[in-house]
Amino acid sequence: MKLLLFLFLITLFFFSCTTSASTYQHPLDPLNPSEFKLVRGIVQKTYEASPPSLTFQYIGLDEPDKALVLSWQSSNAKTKAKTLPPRRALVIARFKKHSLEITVDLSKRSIVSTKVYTGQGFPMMTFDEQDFVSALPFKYQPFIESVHKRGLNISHVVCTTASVGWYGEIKSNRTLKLQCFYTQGSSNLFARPLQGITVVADLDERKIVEYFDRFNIPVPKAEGTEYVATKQKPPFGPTLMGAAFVQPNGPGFKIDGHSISWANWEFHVGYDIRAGPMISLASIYDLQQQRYRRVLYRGYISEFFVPYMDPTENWYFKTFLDSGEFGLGQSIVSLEPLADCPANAAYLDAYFAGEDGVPVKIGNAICVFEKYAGDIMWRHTELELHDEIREVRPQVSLVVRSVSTVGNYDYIIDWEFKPSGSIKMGVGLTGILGMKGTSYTHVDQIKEDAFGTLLADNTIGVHHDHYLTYHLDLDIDGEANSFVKTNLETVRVRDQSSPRKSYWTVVPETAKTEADARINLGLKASELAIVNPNKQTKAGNKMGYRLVPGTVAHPLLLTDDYPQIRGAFTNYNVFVTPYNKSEKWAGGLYADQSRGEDTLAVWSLRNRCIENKDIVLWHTVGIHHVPCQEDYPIMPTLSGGFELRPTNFFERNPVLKSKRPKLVRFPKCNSQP
Ligand SMILES: *[C@@H]1O[C@H](CO)[C@@H](O)[C@H](O)[C@H]1NC(C)=O
Ligand SMILES: *[C@@H]1O[C@H](CO)[C@@H](O)[C@H](O)[C@H]1NC(C)=O
Ligand SMILES: *[C@@H]1O[C@H](CO)[C@@H](O)[C@H](O)[C@H]1NC(C)=O
Ligand SMILES: [Cu+2]
Repeated sequence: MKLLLFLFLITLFFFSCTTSASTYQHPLDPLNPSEFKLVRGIVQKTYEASPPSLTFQYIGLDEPDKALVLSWQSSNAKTKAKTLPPRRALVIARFKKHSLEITVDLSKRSIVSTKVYTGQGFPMMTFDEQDFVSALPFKYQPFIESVHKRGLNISHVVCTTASVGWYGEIKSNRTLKLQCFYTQGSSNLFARPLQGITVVADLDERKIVEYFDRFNIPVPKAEGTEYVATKQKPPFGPTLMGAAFVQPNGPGFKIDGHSISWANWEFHVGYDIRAGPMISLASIYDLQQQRYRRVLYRGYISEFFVPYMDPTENWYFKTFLDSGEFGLGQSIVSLEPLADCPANAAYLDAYFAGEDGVPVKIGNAICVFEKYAGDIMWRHTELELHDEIREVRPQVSLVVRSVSTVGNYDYIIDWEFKPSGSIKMGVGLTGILGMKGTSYTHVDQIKEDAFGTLLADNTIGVHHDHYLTYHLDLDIDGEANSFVKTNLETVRVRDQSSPRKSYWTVVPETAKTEADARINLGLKASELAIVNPNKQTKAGNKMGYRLVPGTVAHPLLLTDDYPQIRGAFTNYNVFVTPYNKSEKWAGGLYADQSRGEDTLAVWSLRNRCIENKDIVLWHTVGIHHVPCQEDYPIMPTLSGGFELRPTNFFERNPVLKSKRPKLVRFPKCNSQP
């Protein structure tokens, strides 16, 4: 009976992986569940290994060469013929304490290449291995004693994982550190650390290799830490009225697989276990030229550096690379309809492979919605004419949203497309601060550096930064682009021609090599644009897109400090590199315990030519975070981001002739027009 069932399952598996493996429509579609199963089968057959000896740390699309994708796209547009480029997957596996890079051809059903990685650093950590080692302390006697010593009930203790970073070690095993918290009386575990305890676990050995319990600081009390609605006590408030954006004629966007079209935009939304959402082939329809024009070949968050500023034993190592170590895509959480996204949102699911290669589904991973927030796209009231003119166009945009919850923090990631041609990248930080236990209960007691803000009794919110580095492969009307810095410079009026003594003017400078394009923003007035030097408007301006920065920060760590060597890709707010398919991850492909040898900062030192070439813009959104009491016990969203805005890309305002959307008048609204 058991054997029969087994055979049945084998048949089912075999069947499922031989039928629907090619159910993708677009060369950049993320791998689907049947493709994951196929990859797993092929790799496991070769390594004849039962799961614990080979673990899948990463499975993702090995994206086809850009030239192939572009020729697919142009042939597709003209002839509707769909000859998709070969479909390949990249597997990064741990096998006998080595990292393997295995490329699998899905149509040939075979391994194309296998490389043993011998450099420094390790692949992304899987959820499975983190879950496994998080449970280890509960069978580990010294830990059990530490919990008892603190008078706590071990049934209410949970442990979470922290990457260990790199601090100059010559040799290192693949380890992580566990941090434990108390959950009795409050859902807010991160507000109640068991300070002083550090458990070091070896991820390949799956065992505890070091243990410290250095001091005994009280666990912050539960009172005032709760954020779950049903557990709150009155008074409640403030009270907010219900609200909705009503679309009586339905949504204005179309989703076909992973391709989205809306208003004058069309683009593709992919997904990767490491990057999260990936926006590709974004093009905008030009009313004058009567065609779609290319803007963004591929955009995604390449790395996310979060260093904490507490150098003491229990905290110094907290210098996270949230993408390369924990996976922003793996950390995506299901969105809650009507709360995370509005009523008019549509949802996409996402799939990644667990460490056994079996696909895991994230339902409602990405939402897509039209946003009308009562803002104005453009307007003018003309008072000078006999009959007053008033022209107003409300601002409606299209948002692609996901939320990645990496431990305590929640990151809201928005890609917002505007009919005016702008793409706005939004980052919202919310969730729970990284907090440490302390003996202090009042600021007056603090005589030495506390490395953070005292938020409540025995609770310090530790200083830290958030740096999100975006990979933006802009292709402005074609691949050959240049990076132009337009400096705004003061000119002194030297003759008597004007009563003025000064004015400013622009001095454009085209970056020749990578060194010319390493920029710290805010130091001088300039506009930064990616232009197509081969395309001009009728008036002769170079067609381009400009970076409108929002939230930028300059790292304050010393450049020779270990975390900053690994995070050197944040040393500048802007980098431009020539396109290179293998330069994808700003913090390195093997970011965990990396030594900064494979970062954007290192690639850029080659100082390659970037003029009139296929180039990639890298921009880092940065926030120095000094926690404050309002961030406790849970943090109201802090928003940042930036915009890519057309600049001489169109002949004139591209939404000049856009008609006003029919906005619904609410029954009780009696304002006079
Ligand atoms: C610890 O907590 C568990 C679960 O709530 C409970 O069953 C147990 O009685 C507690 N132990 C002690 C010693 O209080
Ligand atoms: C790495 O692990 C091996 C085997 O568990 C151990 O013998 C060795 O000391 C470890 N090395 C370091 C640097 O911790
Ligand atoms: C592409 O990038 C990789 C990694 O930085 C590098 O080894 C390779 O030489 C680059 N290729 C070219 C053509 O620059
Ligand atoms: Cu923060």
